Amino acid sequence: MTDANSNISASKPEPYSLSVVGIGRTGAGYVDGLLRTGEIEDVLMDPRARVAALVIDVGDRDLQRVDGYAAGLKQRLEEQGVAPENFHYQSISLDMPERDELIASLDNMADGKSWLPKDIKLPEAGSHLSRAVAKAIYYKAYNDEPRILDVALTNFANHAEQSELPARIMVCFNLAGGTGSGMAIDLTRQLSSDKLTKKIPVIGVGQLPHSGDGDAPASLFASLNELDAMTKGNDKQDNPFTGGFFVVNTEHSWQRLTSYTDTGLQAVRDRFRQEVTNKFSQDCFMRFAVRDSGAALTHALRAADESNKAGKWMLFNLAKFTHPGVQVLPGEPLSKWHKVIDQWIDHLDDFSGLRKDFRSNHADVHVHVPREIGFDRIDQKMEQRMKDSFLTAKDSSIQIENHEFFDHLTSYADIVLSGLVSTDLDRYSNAQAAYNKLNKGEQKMCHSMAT
Ligand SMILES: Nc1nc2c(ncn2[C@@H]2O[C@H](COP(=O)(O)OP(=O)(O)OP(=O)(O)O)[C@@H](O)[C@H]2O)c(=O)[nH]1
Ligand SMILES: [Mg+2]
Repeated sequence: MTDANSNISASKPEPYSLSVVGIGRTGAGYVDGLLRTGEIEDVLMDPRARVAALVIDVGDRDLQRVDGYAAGLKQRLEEQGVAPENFHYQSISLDMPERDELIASLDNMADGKSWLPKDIKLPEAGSHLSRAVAKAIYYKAYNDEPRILDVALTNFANHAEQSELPARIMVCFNLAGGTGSGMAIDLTRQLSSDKLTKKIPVIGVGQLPHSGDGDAPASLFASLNELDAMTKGNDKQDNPFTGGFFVVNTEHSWQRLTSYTDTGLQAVRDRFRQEVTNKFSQDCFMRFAVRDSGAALTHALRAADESNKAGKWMLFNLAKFTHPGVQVLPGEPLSKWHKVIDQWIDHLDDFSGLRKDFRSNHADVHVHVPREIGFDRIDQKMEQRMKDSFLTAKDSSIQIENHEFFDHLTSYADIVLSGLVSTDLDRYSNAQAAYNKLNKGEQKMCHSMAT
């Protein structure tokens, strides 16, 4: 197996200044995840670093956690003598506009051709939006005085570009929601084409819904298709995700948490599990993104570039094998821990989010287990499972790295596979079926691009 990083691994690479935009509840969760990594604090200790974080939602309910954490981080940075202006944080909670004002703003922008029906009923801020409404709210806040999103994106890009360390930008959102996926496409296009003047890669991060979210919604079909069409473009005007696109699969983590736990009230239990699954996935993704000064991410991006045609996506599959207090308990024999971990490695097939016929020619795997469990046996089984179920029989490669996990009851793997398109996702056809059941007007509301 060759290591694309071998030429730089002799000397420690310079860290990346990673900046991030999060849209909607899920997007905000990724920004929170990045700010929680100790690494981003270490990066900011270097006076050449600049980190920008921007969160956007309609209503402020889902921004409170990340706002609180950003305030705490700012205080810690100050205590450590980091110049406060090196970390730029902005949180934008948009109001739900009046319908007629929203339509007038769109008419103004699109020569009298607002894409929303004149009699549309707008939901309250904080509830689910259709993608078409989210896009409209985005443009109103971008175009109308005081041009709040225009200014915010300019400030974000300027700050990221001041970094004297190599820089990266991520735009994070949920593929199935309305606000995040409805705004992300236009925002990323404006960021890449109009705001950034330097060549900083912009990486898309789209989280898939899992089975606890219910049936795949019609809007997922629309957002996957739009992103698919967009990421096939060659220049940054067509494809603003200049650094690549990750799809994050949370199904394995959801299944691991929900199997073998059934006490308490179903609704309360499910809400709690949703939060735990989402937060764990987002935190793991961001730990991966900053690991080894960004080298783990660099490796995955290079592998995807080398082994695939342009425009294909990467899957970030978070596969959880043990969860604190579920199925196996502290003090139980090591053999039982191994049996449970083996069982959940075997489930990779069932919960990968991919169709069974998908094959990639490269996998990066980061195995995280407590020291007591040991790596050899897990690595062997992982390699076999990856070869059997996800890699091409010929000319494929796999890199497995081991990391000791600090929590003695948790083990998991981050798996990155490259070469993916929307139709390789197992939820695609269900989302399509949901879309096909809608009438033309309802279908239009699922879109954020002209169809
Ligand atoms: N499309 C859709 N998704 C829903 C609905 N209710 C719950 N969801 C789920 O909610 C999640 C959406 O992710 P969020 O990050 O909360 O979405 P968002 O970007 O904040 O956008 P909104 O849906 O407008 O709040 C997905 O897992 C969806 O499956 C709904 O009525 N429609
Ligand atoms: Mg939301």
